[in-house]
Parts: sequence; C-alpha cells; structure tokens
Amino acid sequence: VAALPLVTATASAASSPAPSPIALTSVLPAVAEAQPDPGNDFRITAGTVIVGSGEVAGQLAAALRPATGFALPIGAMPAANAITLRLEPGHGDEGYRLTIRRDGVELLATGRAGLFNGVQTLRQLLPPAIEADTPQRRKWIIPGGTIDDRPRYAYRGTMLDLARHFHTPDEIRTHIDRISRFKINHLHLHLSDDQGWRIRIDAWPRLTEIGGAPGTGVGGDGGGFLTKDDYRGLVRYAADRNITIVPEIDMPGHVNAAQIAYPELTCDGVAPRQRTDMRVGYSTLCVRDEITYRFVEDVIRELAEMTPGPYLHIGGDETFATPHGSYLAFQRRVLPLVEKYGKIPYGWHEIGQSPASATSVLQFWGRERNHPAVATAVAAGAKVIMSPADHTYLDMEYDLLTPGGLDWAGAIEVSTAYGWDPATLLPGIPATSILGVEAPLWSETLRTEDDIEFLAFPRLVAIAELGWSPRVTHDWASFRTRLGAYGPRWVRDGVRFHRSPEIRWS
Ligand code: TNX
Repeated sequence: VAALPLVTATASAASSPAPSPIALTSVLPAVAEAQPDPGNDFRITAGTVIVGSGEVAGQLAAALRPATGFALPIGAMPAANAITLRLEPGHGDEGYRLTIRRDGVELLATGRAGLFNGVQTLRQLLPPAIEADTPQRRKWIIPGGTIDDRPRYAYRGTMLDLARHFHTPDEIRTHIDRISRFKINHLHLHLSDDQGWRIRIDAWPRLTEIGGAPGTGVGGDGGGFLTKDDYRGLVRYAADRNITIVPEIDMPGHVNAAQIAYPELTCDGVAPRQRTDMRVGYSTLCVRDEITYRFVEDVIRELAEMTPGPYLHIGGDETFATPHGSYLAFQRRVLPLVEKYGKIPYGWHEIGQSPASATSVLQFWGRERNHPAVATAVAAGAKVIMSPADHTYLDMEYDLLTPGGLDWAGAIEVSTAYGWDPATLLPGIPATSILGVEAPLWSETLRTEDDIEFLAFPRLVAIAELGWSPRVTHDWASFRTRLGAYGPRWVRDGVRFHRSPEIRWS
C-alpha cells in the first residue's frame, strides 16, 4: 500500500474528515505488522452498517452504538459505508487482517477468535470517547491502512485467587471484560487454598458449606463460593470473549479448608483449626490414605465435567509439609487422573520434580533462573508457561507507596513487568517448549474490584504484550507512549488503574 504524499493527505483533510489523531501502530498489545495509508481514513457515520453474520458482529455493534449514538444495523449482504467481518482461511487460529480505507473497513480472520481480536484492535483505533456509554458529538475516524496481526504465544493468561478473598461472578465478569481488551485468552481461577474452598463439588458438599462460609478467607472477611451454574455461566461468558477458564484445585498442600470440612483427609483424622492468616506450606493431604485419592478423583472428575477448556490445574506448590517421597507418590497417581478425565495436567513448576509430569504443563513462578527439575521435565516433554514472580506477580507492590500488595518478590513497576523475554528467561528451555505467559493475581490483600483493577492495570498489559506481540516489536519507549495514551480509555470505563510515575499519562 503506497503512502500518499503528505501534501495530498493534508489537502483532503481540509475538505472533510480531519485525519485520525490515532496512529495505526498505537494498539496495545503491539500489532505484528501495520501499513499506514494516511489520508485513506474511514469515518463512521449515521449511515454506516456492519456486515457479518456471527456473534462478533453483534459485539462490535454493541461496542460502537452507545458513544456514537448511531443505529449501526447488522446485515449479511455486502454494502457500501460498511465495517465488514468475514471468515477466510489463512490467518491462523487467532490472527486477523484489518483493512481500513475511505470507502469501508474489512476484517478478515480464519475463525471467531481472530474476528474478536480484530474487533479489540479496531476499538483502540477510535478515539477514547468511544468508551463513553452515552452519545458523544464528535467525528469517528479510523486511520487508513492495513494491519496483519497474530499472536506470538498461544497462551496469554492471568489468574485470580478466589480462595484468599472470594470475588463474585459479577466482579469476575467485569474483570473478564477488561482483560479481554488486551487479547488475554486464558483466565486461571485459583479455587481452593488453606483459607477457603470456592467451587461446589457435589460428592463432597461440606467443602463449600464450610470452606465457603462467611468468615473464610484472609482476615476472615472473605466468604462465598461458585455454584456449578455460576461456574458454567462464567465459562460461557469468558468463551464469548475468547477466554478459556482454567480451574485450579491446589494439592497436596494448601488444603486446610478442605481438611476442616473433612477431617478424614488428614493422617490423624483430627480437624485442623481455621486459618485466616497469610502463611503458606503447613497443610498436606494424607498421601498414604486411599480416601485421599477418592477425594481427589471426585474433585477432578466434577471439575473436568464442567470445564470445556483443555487444562486442569492441580497446584502442587509450596508443599513444605509433604515429604519429598510422598510428593512424588502423590503426583504419580494424581497427574494421570487428570488425563483419565480428558484434561491436560497443569501445575506449578514443582510438579516438574515428578517423572509423571512429562505430559503436563508447568507454570514457572520462580525467581531463580537455574531449575534442573524444570529442565529435566521439559526434556522429557513437559511444556512451560512463564509466570516468574519478579516480573509477572500482579499482587506485588508497584513501589513502596502502593496501598496493598505484597513484596516478597520485590516491587514490580511497569518497566519491570515489561522488561524480560519469556523465550530466554530460563536457560536450557527451548523456545518451542514455551506455551506462553501468565500473570497471577493472588488475593491476600484484595477486597474490592477496585483493588483487583489497581494491581492488574497497567501491569497486565505489559504481560499481554510479551505474550501477543512479536519480539521485534519489543520497545519500552513505544510501549510507554501507547500505554500513556490508553489512560483516558480506562478513565472513561471507570477502571481505577495505577497512574505509574514511569508513564506520561494523557
Ligand atoms: C506464593 S506462587 C504462592 C501463593 C501466595 C503467593 C503470594 C505460588 C505458587 N504460591 O500461595 O498466595 O505467593 O504472592
């Protein structure tokens, strides 16, 4: 696409639509390829139509109608002055091509996921006022040119800990809306821990009756759990936004809440006392008892039944109360159980100590870079998702002034979240073994939705860009500028993000 001489662009701008103030390359996460075509901008008007037959056309219309105040009818037949969504092979699982010209916009993708991603890009090419929920009087210009975009990694995730503080389905849906804007495609839910149990299991009902009761959670002010209908509803809501739910039940450690509900899950049969503090590593399932495996199998089966996504996360971290041999014996039985119910076993990187982890996914959360057990598991076939605590942990404070947040992995400002490469962080792990990145948000210090958004944004966007954008686009100066320009969108959307002093917010 040949760029028009500047003088022509200026002249045409003088006649009617002023050129878009937004650059084609301003998108978060950075697009793989962009060819600006200045002067060939598209303007959404009262006469614009949306052409497309699937659900994403409806999502686009719903995103653009409130602020524009236009009807934006959806039709199936080709039309002039249209934003056209069309399926066509050749753009990969999640990639898309977006072509913007004076006479129309065309979005092409292989499937629904690519169309959804293209729509997220398109929304960012309109002025921040597009986020308003009432009609704004202004011109709606989309900058001319072509974008060809596709992900670097198939897995771009974030985690929410419902155990230390429960978050309601409404809060989780709001969070899903916000993370999906940045092409995050997995939401890992940490559903059980020492302080609470947050998902209904029919075969073991006291887990939630007791482990999800009011007063469970850090500080005793959590409480609550997801019913199976809640969970299935969240799975569907997320899927509509190209997000796969990854459920986690943490074991054999982090099980105090389960053992209060069912004392037979301890070796001495005595119920432990309730814990609402933040300590870790003191509880363990009784690895030599058969009832342990009946419990684990019931939980895995019921969880697998309501989870269409491929992964089932079994925790496996910080098992300081489980002797090493017992840990290996436990994993030898439990990792295959996940596969028995049709899921890929997924766990914190400690599961890599088990030879049974060769068909699993390890979530690397360490700060040290030398991990023989991880390297051995990977050599045997295990895959890795990168969540190094010192770069991706969204519960760490930004700096000493951050209200809330922990600090054991250090302060993580935006530049620290952005300043690493998933492909080279761990020596000896081939790039082909890395499925992607995830930014976990533990909830010891979180209460409200504001708390969630404050710690997640803007850092999660840095992780989203590391996961989506080709490495050649990696550039702090560029990221910083694009992030600063995104601020007004969050303001419009009511997101209480951290106004990092590293960023010049517009
Ligand atoms: C470590 S990282 C944990 C969690 C805590 C978190 C707090 C990991 C696998 N386990 O139990 O919530 O630190 O940052």
